[in-house]
Amino acid sequence: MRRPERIVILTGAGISAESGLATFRDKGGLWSKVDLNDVATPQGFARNPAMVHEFYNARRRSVLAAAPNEAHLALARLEREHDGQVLVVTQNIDDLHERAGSRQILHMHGELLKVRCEPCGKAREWRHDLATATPCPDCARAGGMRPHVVWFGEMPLHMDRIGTELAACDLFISIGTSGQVYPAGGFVEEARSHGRAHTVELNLEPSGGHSLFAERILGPATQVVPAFVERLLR
Ligand code: BV8
Repeated sequence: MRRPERIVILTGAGISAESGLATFRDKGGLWSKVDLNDVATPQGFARNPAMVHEFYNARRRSVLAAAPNEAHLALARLEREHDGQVLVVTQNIDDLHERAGSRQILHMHGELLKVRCEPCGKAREWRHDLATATPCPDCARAGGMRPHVVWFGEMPLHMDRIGTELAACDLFISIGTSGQVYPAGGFVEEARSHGRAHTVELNLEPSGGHSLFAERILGPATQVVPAFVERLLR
């Protein structure tokens, strides 16, 4: 592989698994414990906001108690040491990439440590539990605060910028994602369609789209990601 200039890295729940954060579709994953329609859709939130707040409050506490792992740290090293652009596009709503030192990050599914007031639209950092009764610090109205995350049926964030970067990249790396959720699951094809990107999947097991990748490296992220970064930087 010739030296890449522009690297786009898509990450999913698998990169945070070894930090102790649950994935969605693995055995014992989040979607085996609760129905995503109840907790990760606007309709579910409208039906039972208290249940949705509890689901995200529990995950927010886990994120605050977790630490970045060697895979997050390796991506931050790649951004520091690579002579070219490195952009992390993450489906994850945790802040482990930030805490590992990555700077160029797009959270396409939002961020768990931010909340948004529906009535006034203001989003802000938030590290506490959230409840229906929580008043908005800006407009003082209660009942309209929600986690600043993208639910199913809602438009992911930063899609224009992501499309531009996929078209321009010459290396697309997918780490720790099952490729089951769209539009993220289609990014490998989008990167390939521009004819220049080498595509690599680093995952514990083959994802739904594994046959679309030019290269596949199987193993736990804390092992395969640092080794791949070492290879890129050598
Ligand atoms: C959209 C945020 C369009 C909240 C998430 C009907 C109506 C509208 C849309 C649809 C529809 N039907 C289908 C769709 C599309 C839908 C979709 O894809 N559904 C799926 C279920 C089929 N997508 C959407 O709705 C998206 N929006 O399409 O909008 C639109 C157009 C116009 C106008 C309006 C809208 C929005 C999707 C975003 C939903 N929000 N999360 C939250 O986190 O609670 S999705 C959720 O799944 C997370 O973001 C998660 O990141 C994402 C993907 O999961 P993964 O990260 O891949 O995790 P998973 O557990 O699946 O896999 C883990 C992988 O890691 C495994 O492969 C495993 O092997 C590996 N692994 C495990 N351990 C390790 C490891 N790898 C390495 N090392 C390890 N140690």
